[in-house]
Amino acid sequence: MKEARYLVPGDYMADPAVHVFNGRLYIYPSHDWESGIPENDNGDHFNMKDYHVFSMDDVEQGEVTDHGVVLRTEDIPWAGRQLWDSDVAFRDGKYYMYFPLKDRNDIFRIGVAVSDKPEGPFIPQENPIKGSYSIDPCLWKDTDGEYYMYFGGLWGGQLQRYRDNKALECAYLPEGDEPALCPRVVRMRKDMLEFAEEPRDVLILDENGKPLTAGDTERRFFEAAWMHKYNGKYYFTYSTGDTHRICYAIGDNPLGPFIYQGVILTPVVGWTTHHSIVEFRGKWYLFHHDCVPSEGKTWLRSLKVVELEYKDDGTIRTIEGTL
Ligand code: FUB
Repeated sequence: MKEARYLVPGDYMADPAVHVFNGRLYIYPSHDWESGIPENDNGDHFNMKDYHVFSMDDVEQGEVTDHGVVLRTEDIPWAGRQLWDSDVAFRDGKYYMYFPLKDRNDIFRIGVAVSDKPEGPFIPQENPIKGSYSIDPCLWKDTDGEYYMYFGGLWGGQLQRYRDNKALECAYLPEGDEPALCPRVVRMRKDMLEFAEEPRDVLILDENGKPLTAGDTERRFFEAAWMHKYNGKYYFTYSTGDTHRICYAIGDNPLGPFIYQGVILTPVVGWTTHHSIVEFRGKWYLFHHDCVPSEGKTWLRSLKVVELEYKDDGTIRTIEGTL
């Protein structure tokens, strides 16, 4: 598959989390719409209010099935606004959808909704996960059966409002040579409804073993965490936000540290870039989004997929965002 493929030409979908369940690919995207809210650095224009689920059994040409609306803000008891990037995990016969949403005080929390089927519908819990904050949950089942959640996002994602898992009186975004803010990782409780422990920082180190600095905006983490494993190594992938790259860092275990390696996807048309990486029928794919079909409107993004290639040494061939 040399050319990228748009997956849902009839609607605006973004932030794809993709998993193989029961031999089929399931896509869990954010659902963009024209809400009329002016664009700003806080991301208020991303005012999404529901999720759809899509599935397919052939990435390159197969039909994409829309399973319809599976969760809406109006069904979530603690909802304020803005359903951002979600993810889904399967454990012991149930599917758990994790979603960031602002509560009524305009603070992002992460909620859970449960279903018996990968295509939903998902029934939300009464309250957000205790101790959760910020955005972009990504669930990873490790080879030993433990589940981890990675999360976090800067600016509108509110990560700069927290230190040691506590809310700061004043948000603090490090600058220059200060260490960059870290994404977080936390082990999930067996019932998948709460954290099993306090979230920890995910360290991303440079080639000399030093944490990436806040001023290193072309490499440091901004949002959109994703995890996959290739040839026994853990690949932590993420967006650099205001420099618009998808990058990767490799580690020996799910908690890190991870050593920065390079760029997977160069900037796409649009401000945000967000992805997932999945193996299906012997090939690896990068799912992501851009704003080409909406002619650059950053709040109206479209889902894409393109094949991802590893070199023999385990590094990833960079993909041009404009492909
Ligand atoms: O879709 C809203 C936000 O934009 C996501 O949560 C971020 O990762 C960025 O893609």
